[in-house]
Amino acid sequence: MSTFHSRAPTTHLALPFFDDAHREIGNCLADWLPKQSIDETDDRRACREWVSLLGANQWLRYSVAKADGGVFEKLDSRALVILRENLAFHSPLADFAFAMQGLGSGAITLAGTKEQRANYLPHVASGKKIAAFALSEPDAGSDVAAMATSAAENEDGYVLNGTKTWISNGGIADFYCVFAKTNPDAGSRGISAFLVDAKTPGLDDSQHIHVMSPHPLALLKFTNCDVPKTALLGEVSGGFKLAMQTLDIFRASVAAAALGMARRAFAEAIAWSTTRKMFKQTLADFQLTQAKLGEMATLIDAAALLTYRAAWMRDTQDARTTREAAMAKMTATENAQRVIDMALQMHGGRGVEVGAVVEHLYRDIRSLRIYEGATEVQQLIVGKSVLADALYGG
Ligand code: COS
Repeated sequence: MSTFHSRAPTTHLALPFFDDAHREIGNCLADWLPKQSIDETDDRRACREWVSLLGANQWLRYSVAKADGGVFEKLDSRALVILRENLAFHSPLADFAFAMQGLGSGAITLAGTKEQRANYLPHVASGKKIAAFALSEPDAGSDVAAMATSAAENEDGYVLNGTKTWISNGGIADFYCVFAKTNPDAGSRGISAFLVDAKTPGLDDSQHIHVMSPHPLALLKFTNCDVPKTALLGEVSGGFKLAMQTLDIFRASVAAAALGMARRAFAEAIAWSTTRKMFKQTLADFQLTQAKLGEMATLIDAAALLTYRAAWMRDTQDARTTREAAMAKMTATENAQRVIDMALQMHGGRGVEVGAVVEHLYRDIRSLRIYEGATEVQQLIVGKSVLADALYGG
């Protein structure tokens, strides 16, 4: 996408969800980003370049905790939200590059041994190692417990067999956080997590998957792939919960990415409607346009408030925030799709021209309603949670 040389909006940083540290991150980033530009014609090369650039400029330090080379004592959801919102406003691929470092290494931050943390996290924070999260399978997307990839224990470690698909950063990652069944009969309670270096014999990550908004994505094949006992991440059979806890952190940040894209589409709509001449006035002079802009602004604010609440709760309350993260992810991604669609409609024929910012955003936003838990999964999570409160007390 063409880089945007205007500053992303920052007035929302005055909201009480944020501390001064967050305001500083938001303002610095909003100043820094418009000066950056990477040729994104080749998504794999561009993604590597964004990781290096974000690492060299200290931004990736927010994807790990302080003890591992980060900035905050623990992963700070509000920092992640501010970063992703700004990055997505500027370039959805830059946001992708940032986000995958955190998602791919989040389970190490949550459950890694001292050695695992030392071997991976400082390199994730500097951009020297690219991370990836390998959970989905051809027959196990929303239904994680249905995964078929196996990890059979032997004297030396584990042998992995199976296929993972739609793996972001697949093919450019230095290591994968892989979820596999150590007990095939135990459903979600039989899944364990493993750290697998990309060059491990028996792992083939060469099959790219091409999608409507290009970003590095691949299929992973494990064929008698031996990993040592030290590759086990967290407890045996603790993989499902570890995956869900990692998603709890990053789902609110997906909401923020959607928010950034919606804010960008809105900025494009304002710029276009106030300059486009039609019937001897500007597009913005029409009440129809004003009503649309009003609707877009409200959809954006509704998404923002749910997103910031989820991040603030995770940072400040000592409780699970699965429901709030699900509400934020569902609302922000669905609202962003509507806002972007309205912005594109306002642009008329220009909006569908390849290369138009709104055309790009229209494709970029679509997968966010699917990955890291589709809208339907978020509805299910929220529904189960409110029923549990109603039946057993909140
Ligand atoms: N944190 C901690 N524990 C969690 C948890 C969370 N966020 N979510 C679930 N658990 C625990 C449950 O408490 C339960 O524990 P017990 O076995 O001790 O009772 C266990 O995990 C199983 O939970 P549940 O019964 O809710 O699991 P389901 O198989 O019904 O699946 C959904 C739940 C559908 C919500 C889950 O599979 C999911 O989120 N799917 C989408 C996955 C996804 O995002 N894929 C994209 C991959 S990344 S691009």
